Amino acid sequence: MRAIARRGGRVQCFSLTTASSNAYVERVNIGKEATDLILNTIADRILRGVETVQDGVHEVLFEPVIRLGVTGLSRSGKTVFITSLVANLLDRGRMPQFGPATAITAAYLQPQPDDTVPRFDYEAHLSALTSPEPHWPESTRAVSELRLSFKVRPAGLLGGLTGQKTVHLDIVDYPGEWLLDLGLMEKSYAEWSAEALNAARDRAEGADFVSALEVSDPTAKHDEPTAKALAQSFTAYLQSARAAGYSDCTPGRFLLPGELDGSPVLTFAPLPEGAAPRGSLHREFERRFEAYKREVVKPFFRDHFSRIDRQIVLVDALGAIHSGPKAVEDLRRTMADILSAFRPGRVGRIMSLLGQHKVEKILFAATKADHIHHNQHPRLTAIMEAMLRDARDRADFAGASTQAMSLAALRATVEETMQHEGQSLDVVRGMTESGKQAAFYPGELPEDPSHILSPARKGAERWLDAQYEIMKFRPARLTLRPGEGPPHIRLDRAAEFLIGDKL
Ligand SMILES: Nc1nc2c(ncn2[C@@H]2O[C@H](COP(=O)(O)OP(=O)(O)OP(=O)(O)O)[C@@H](O)[C@H]2O)c(=O)[nH]1
Ligand SMILES: [Mg+2]
Repeated sequence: MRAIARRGGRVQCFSLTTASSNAYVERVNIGKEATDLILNTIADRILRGVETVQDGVHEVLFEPVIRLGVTGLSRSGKTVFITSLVANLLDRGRMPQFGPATAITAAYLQPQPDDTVPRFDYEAHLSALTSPEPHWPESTRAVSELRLSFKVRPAGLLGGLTGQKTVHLDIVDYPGEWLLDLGLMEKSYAEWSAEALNAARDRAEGADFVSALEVSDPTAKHDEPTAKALAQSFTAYLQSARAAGYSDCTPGRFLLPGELDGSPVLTFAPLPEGAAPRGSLHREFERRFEAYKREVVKPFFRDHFSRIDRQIVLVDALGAIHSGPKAVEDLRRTMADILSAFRPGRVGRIMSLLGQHKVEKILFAATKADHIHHNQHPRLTAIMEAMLRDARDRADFAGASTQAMSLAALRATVEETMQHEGQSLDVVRGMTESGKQAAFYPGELPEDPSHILSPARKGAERWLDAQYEIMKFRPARLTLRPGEGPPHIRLDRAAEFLIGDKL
């Protein structure tokens, strides 16, 4: 791909850098873990008391609640997506493809139902995007939630007679890094160690950690400074692997520790299989790995993931393509793993007997599509679809309906056609990070997705005949007319797929 900047009518080519790739993994625990989890859930529900039950009954009967999960790895665009979605659901002037838009008579923000979950800071994020000096919102680090409520005029003949109904949309933003951890629930320490060590040996970023392991003795008596040094070295490796575009970097809390930073539950690392005498480093790491699953992963799964009705997974596919074939293959693999959470199976059956929510719809969205001209969007979507193919068959089998889409939650560019060396070029134009207007020719994504996916599967180091680069744009300064939300690409179709049938 080539980048072209136009200053004062002159056209220049230059090279650009971009964000790294993203991908997602989630899995459901099967077996004893699942049974424990379900028993915990029953106990929790009983303890929540009669008041909650009454609230629940009231909501189910009179005011339906849709719980929409929004996830993606860090920098995939979750915060911008939720902010723009909410703004565009409050002011629906730019939502022509969102069916219920005309039936909604009022939309308003309300206090959320979960008192212990931080509120999604909608106002702060919106003001970042729409201020006179617009900028992207700050990175967010934990789960957060927002309730948007609608008054809807029911459709059909009885519409006028039955009056308006109220529907609540609870949007839950959670890091994809945490979702990656669900895969750990079904692994033993030995299995996880073997996989994590293979990956570390295979990646240049793992070299320091692998040499740190070579000089340590897992059978020696556990002492905390050694444990800490190994955990730090492993964390540093995960961070650099993540920065290099790898998606499969568990445990997720090692990347986003939050309030758990420095606690024993995050002070372990994978160790080679071998003797593990009582009191040894190996034994202690194994114990901490189990504690991590029990104290960190399971509560997240129980309190957030298992209550979601609809899910959107945001994917920076353009970022992955830019990072290269290895990042794309990593993305494809981890996306396939995500959907294993929705496989029919023991957990699914028991959960549904308990009245647990089943995720009915999952949207995989390639974000930041405003980086490329709209004539490239079908190709980007085709790449997403091809990546999802295996996984999707399984999920459809489980009854969840899935779709792939390319969107931009906040359109930061406009499209133009320019003449360059006698050729017509479809470009996107926007404000670069350095504050200069630039037009950018993103070249051509291949029509056939296999031109991206085959080299990725074969483990190619770089793309043979093309270079895919993208540019980082600042959000554009906005002048919004009354009734209009921020400009976007296909946010209305995403909303239609995710919640259109429920309003
Ligand atoms: N051009 C463009 N860039 C976007 C869009 N959405 C997100 N971005 C870019 O992606 C970056 C990350 O977006 P966020 O919404 O903060 O991503 P996030 O997933 O919430 O990131 P964390 O909070 O760090 O996990 C932004 O700072 C922008 O640079 C979009 O619709 N268009
Ligand atoms: Mg965020």
